[in-house]
Amino acid sequence: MRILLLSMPDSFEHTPTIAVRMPNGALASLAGNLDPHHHVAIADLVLAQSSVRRTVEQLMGQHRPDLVGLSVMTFQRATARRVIALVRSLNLNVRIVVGGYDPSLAPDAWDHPDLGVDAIVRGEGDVTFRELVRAWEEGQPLTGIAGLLFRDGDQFRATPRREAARLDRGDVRPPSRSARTLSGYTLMGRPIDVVETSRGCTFDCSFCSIIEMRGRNFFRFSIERVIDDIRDAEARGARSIFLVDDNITLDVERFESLCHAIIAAGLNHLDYLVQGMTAPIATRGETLAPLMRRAGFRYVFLGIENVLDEDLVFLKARAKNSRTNAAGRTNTALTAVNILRRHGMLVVGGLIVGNPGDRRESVAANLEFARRYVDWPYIQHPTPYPGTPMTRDFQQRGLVVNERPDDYDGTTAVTRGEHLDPEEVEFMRWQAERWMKVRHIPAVFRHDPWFVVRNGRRMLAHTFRGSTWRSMFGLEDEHEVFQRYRAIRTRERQYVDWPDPLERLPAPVH
Ligand code: B12
Ligand code: SF4
Repeated sequence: MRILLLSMPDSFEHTPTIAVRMPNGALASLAGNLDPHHHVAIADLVLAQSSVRRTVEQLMGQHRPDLVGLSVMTFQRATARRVIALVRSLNLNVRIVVGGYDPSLAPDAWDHPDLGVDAIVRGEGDVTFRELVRAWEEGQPLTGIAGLLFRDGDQFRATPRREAARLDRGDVRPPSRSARTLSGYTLMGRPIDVVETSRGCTFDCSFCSIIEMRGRNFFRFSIERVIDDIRDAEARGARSIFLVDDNITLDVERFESLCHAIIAAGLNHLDYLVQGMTAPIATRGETLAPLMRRAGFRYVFLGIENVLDEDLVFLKARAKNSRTNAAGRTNTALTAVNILRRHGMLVVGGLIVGNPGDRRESVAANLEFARRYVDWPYIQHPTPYPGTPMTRDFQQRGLVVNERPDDYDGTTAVTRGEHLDPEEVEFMRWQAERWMKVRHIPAVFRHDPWFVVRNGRRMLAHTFRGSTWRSMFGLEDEHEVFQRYRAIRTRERQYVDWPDPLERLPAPVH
């Protein structure tokens, strides 16, 4: 079968495509787990953000796929629907499969007959997709394939859920990066690739989609496989590697072994990025952090979530962000940040502001923390992604004020609190964050001077979009700039010059 796999072009405010264009790890994993006789092409449309329609048309002509698979997050839903309609206009008989977080957790947004989706893969797709393609090729029924919803006439039928893959038992084969057809992956000028070392998490933070997606579990690939995978990425040109594990810091001893293995394999000349919890880093950081630095870790995304205890309780993120000592229970964010920075690493600070009980002072306290202690702010608003406990809570309390999934990009405030309007919180975040981003430029310059020389001006223009000379000199109210910025952001989201087939129907979010 001829298969084309697409990830969506929509990008996130804190990872602008001038500086960050990462491959979607899911697609290479799917490609690597299909039977080898298929012709598979992968296209990450973030690499063609300004020419999505033309790129899809070219890919359809060049690869003549029998099946197109799309990987979709919730805020990319409308884009994906347009892409599907465009694909169908080019080939009426092509089979369409959708997977990833949004189709898995909000399948009812994908089953409308006018959309023309043939199958929805729920949860991990590596084995399910292989079995689906096999069954279609051999004309077999789909009813025996776990983890699937498929079209049967006018109806969609669901099969039982699939258990999480046992990575330790070799359920998932290595990814196939050779299937990628577009180029230009970058992290501030250095070619980047993604590598998985484990999947899953045993915590249950209320805002996170992971538990509904796959249950509470944690499975690890062998260290040898991870090293081979990093070598493969390096051989294909990567100079930075993002370890995309859901929560690598669940097993700190293994993380330390991985650092040793990277050093022993001579792969520590690459830059590594990883995301982790603050508590294990605060507790084990004195040995872990120097080791991470020797292994080449440069950026650590810390899921700080909030520096105030009552907000951590609301987010159910207290256990991973605090520890108990003689002084009682203390937030571990600052200790973790200090340890990482002392050992020469940069902290990307993940914070969530605008929780239901937040007042101006609590939002300001978190913004002040970010200003003082993080190198790159990754501040978001609580977003009711499908299926999360937080979403149910917000709905029950009537706090969701925006039901448009395209706005669920993390930096648009779509829920209200008891004391603050969403727009007010969004304004506070936006106003504070731009200057934090400017402060990061010298660190980037020291590491990648040519990137800054070539792109610095565009980066600044992106960060400050909406500003004018008048606003720069304080002659214009910041709220006016903010409104212009929001209008620009709304226009930017129109990535595909093709109508959404379901535009006039109410969009189910959950
Ligand atoms: C790495 C990561 C990123 C990277 C993305 C790198 C990249 N290009 O892939 C970065 C840091 C840039 C990022 C940013 C964002 N992310 Co993110 N990210 C993750 C993370 C940690 C791991 C995803 C991953 O690569 N997993 C490994 C692969 C192999 O697994 P997978 O993606 O799940 O794919 C499997 C299945 O889903 C399925 N599948 C996926 N696609 C398809 C397609 C087909 C056809 C089929 C059959 C199957 C299938 O099969 C795959 C293999 O088993 C997850 C989860 C988490 N714990 O936080 C969040 C997560 C996916 N991100 C999320 C979000 C919201 C975002 C942001 C909007 C904001 C944010 N919270 O950071 C931005 C927007 C990204 C953008 N496009 O610009 C949400 C999605 C929620 C939702 N319902 O949409 C998640 C779940 C986190 C959460 N908050 O709960 N993210
Ligand atoms: S610790 Fe991280 S991956 Fe685990 S549930 Fe919380 S946010 Fe999700």
